[in-house]
Amino acid sequence: MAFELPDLPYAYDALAPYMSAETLEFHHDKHHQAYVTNGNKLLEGSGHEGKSLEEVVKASFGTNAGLFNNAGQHYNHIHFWKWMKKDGGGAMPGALQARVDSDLGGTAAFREAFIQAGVTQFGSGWCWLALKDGKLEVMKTPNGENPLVHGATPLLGCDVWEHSYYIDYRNARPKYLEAFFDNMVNWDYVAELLEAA
Ligand code: MN3
Repeated sequence: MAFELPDLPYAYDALAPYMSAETLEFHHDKHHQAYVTNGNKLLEGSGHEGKSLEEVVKASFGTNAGLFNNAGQHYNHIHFWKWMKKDGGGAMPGALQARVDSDLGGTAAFREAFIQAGVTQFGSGWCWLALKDGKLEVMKTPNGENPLVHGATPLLGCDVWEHSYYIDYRNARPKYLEAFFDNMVNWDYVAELLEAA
């Protein structure tokens, strides 16, 4: 099915001062829109037209780079908008917290590993909390890749392409990752995805 740009689930200025309206306008209206527009062009005639977005992402990985890059980024951004909220960060729902404690050694260790994954992703990409083989895991991927193509379920992802932070943080990627984790993450949505996984 054709890709469609979803509306942001909040106002452009909802995440300020941690992520500005200017960043969200460019990131959502220009960057995400471009993945949708280009993805739809590449989907046509690819043989994947009838598939769900998740299926297109998995099927095009390693076989159709152009389609994969755009479909992967479309998938990643649909969730990225929902992984953030106004007044985010803070306490996690109990069931998620319990898994973070048992699988990742607690919130502080998880926070450090997640930020470190984002800082050390060389060039464009994403850092993740994913569920793999029944266990929470912190991962990083280049460009438009995500845990789906590595046998895992994405539960939380942070976009570390420069377009996601350069207006607000310039080159200070670690500061952006700290603000994402501490002030923007929608833990309820992460818990919802864990529950469904
Ligand atoms: Mn992006």
